[in-house]
Amino acid sequence: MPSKDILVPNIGDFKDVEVIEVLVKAGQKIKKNDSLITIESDKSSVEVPSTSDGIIEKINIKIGDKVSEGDLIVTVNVESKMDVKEKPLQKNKIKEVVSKKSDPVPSPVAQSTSGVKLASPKVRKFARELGANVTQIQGSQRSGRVTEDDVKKFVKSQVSVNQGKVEIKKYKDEYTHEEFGEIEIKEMPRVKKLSGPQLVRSWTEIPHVTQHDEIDITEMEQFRTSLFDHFTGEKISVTPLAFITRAVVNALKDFPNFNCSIDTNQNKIVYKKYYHVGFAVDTPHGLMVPKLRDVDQMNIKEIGDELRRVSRECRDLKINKKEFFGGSMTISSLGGIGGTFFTPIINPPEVAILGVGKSFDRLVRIKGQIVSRKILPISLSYDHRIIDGAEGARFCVHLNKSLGKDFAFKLAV
Ligand code: CAO
Repeated sequence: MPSKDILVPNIGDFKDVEVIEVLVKAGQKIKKNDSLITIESDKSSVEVPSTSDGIIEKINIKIGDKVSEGDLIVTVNVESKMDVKEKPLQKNKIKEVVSKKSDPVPSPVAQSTSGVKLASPKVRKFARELGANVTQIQGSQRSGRVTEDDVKKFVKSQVSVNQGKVEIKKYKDEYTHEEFGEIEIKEMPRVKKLSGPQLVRSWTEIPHVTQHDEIDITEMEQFRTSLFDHFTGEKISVTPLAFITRAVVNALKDFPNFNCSIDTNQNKIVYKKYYHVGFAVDTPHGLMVPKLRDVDQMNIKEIGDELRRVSRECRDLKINKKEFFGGSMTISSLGGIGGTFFTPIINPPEVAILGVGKSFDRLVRIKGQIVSRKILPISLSYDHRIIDGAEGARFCVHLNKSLGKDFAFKLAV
């Protein structure tokens, strides 16, 4: 196979600049435009790309070396088929860059011709962390310099939504996982494959706001743990989630914006007159979000029984697919596991979701006395296109009234 030397091209002001990274190894297969080295002056740093496909035969530069235009970076073995077609073209391109030597700052056109990208070390690190290759990003600044904003825009542009179908562009990682140790590769579970695009769609299309709040549920907990069946005398076992579900329905009645969906095709809002509450169920197969139908017509015990029945059906994979659709709003309760606040992701076409953390004891002073109270952390995420911040806060206050200190128990048992 013929060998080809790849040299440092004309990179404007850069002369005698330090090599801070060597991004390739001998024997590595590379493609044209793959970054070879990073050089850094006191003003900025630049990744120098390869002008050819091939296999690295020899690396002639090491970290700390000072380089200028024309210095040899690597020698590559060029595959013969590609060589015939591309060699004259690459020669022209290198010449073109060299001919601009007198131009102190290369124009954006010259930038894209040479493939060299200007970006600060901070921006390059930022791009790497997001899995983006800085050489592929169009810089918005003078000389095509890439900013952090350019990186963000580029990463956003890699996710496109076409008629509700989310397409995620694949990134080429700079290093493979096995380069760092032993790994194991498994199939993505079916439920995760199905829910992934829905989550990406929600996160990229819906402007989320999350409001965190705390509810004093001391009275509610005393009531919940004292419930018993009048006929049998047996203790009624219901989790806080049954009360929270009922409180959410009460709030939905007073805040219909939380019980709606956006019809983007007709630019209209669909208000639902039913109260079907979705709840996230953690199963060995992945997360599922079935609906409890007509919760407004159930008492607390019935809600508790339904929560148990439906989550069992999910875990046994006996749930009907239709039960995952047609919801008002979702509750994601991690209270049985632990943790306080988090950012729940809205389950479209719904416009809100309530996250529930684990309740905890807090000592507070009431009328001069130090007493222990049970506090429930909640996190309400809503679609800001439909729900304003004030309405979000009022919704939380409403939940507080249903479940908090004023708990009279208006929620029928
Ligand atoms: N604070 C304190 N304790 C709580 C609580 C809270 N907020 N919520 C539940 N608990 C307690 C329950 O009372 C129960 O205690 P006992 O065994 O003493 O009665 C225990 O925690 C376990 O409850 P549970 O989790 O089995 O039942 P649940 O009704 O609270 O929740 C379900 C049902 C299906 C929501 C739950 O099993 C589950 O799957 N949770 C995970 C949801 C999830 O993954 N959400 C994340 C989605 S985003 O990735």
